[in-house]
Amino acid sequence: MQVEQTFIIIKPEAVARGLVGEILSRFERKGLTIRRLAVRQIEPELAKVHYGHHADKPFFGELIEAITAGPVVMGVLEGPGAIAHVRNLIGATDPLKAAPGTIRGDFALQNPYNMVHASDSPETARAEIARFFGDE
Ligand code: FUP
Repeated sequence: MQVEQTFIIIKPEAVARGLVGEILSRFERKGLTIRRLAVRQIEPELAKVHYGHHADKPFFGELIEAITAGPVVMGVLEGPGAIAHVRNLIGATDPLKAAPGTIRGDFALQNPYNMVHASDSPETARAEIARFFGDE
């Protein structure tokens, strides 16, 4: 399997609830390597670019508010098939549909507060790593 890098955000609600260690631990226990890690406050302008594909949705304002509500922990994880493995570990976008045992299934009740973001394809992983860590 191809060694990949994927981009994750542990969202403000997860940081506020003290779940950073729990969430990172799930990725580490799976066997993924943490390549980059940062605590950041995402500015609204950058959040609007990151979630640009949802700009016309009724929940867009609430989504931008939620992701900028406080500090996040963002990172790059690496391993064979990392993009699909991380998506499996976080679970379905809607916490109500996310299976128990996944991060969203275990810790989230409703959108937009679904605890984590993770890239969904090699193209978005590349773009998101460049967007958030590109100039370091
Ligand atoms: P995901 O890749 O699983 O984060 O899913 P999307 O890119 O489709 O959604 C991005 C974020 O929008 C989700 F994390 C939560 C929010 N969202 C809502 O608030 N309501 C919806 O109906 C769909 C998504």
